[in-house]
Amino acid sequence: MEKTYIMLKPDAVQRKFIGNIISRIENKGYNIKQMKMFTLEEEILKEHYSHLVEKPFFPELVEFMTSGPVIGMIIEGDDVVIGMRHLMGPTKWEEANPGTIRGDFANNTTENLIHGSDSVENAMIEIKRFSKYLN
Ligand code: IDP
Ligand code: MG
Repeated sequence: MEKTYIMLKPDAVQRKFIGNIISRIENKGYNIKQMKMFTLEEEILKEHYSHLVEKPFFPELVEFMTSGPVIGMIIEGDDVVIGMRHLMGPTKWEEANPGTIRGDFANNTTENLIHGSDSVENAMIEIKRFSKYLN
């Protein structure tokens, strides 16, 4: 069955939304295969967000993503990659509809609570990338 890599970002932990977000994932019927709390370092973020390293907001993104623990998860289900992206809502917080995680809770585009792989191919890469933290 399809798998995706999900990460609850430091704001989700700090603002006490992890139970709410995990409930949404469970209510959708997806299976949580692995889950662990850990703290990220700049090195892995440069890899994970390599498409954003040149952006002016990258230093702010690293500061945010290393500001506290995250919760990494492997989630399994039918078409779970696209399904989780729908549960999350779009990247830009002003475009995220109510009923989505970002639409309900995000305060800006950087602090948007949750990461989810954007393709099946990237899901496999990300699960591998974060396996040392998840095990
Ligand atoms: P995604 O998380 O929806 O896949 P990406 O474009 O991969 O979006 O960006 C990764 C993360 O970088 C976003 O979730 C958000 O935290 C941050 N980010 C992306 N674009 C912006 C922006 O324009 N301003 C500030 N932060 C951004
Ligand atoms: Mg992305």
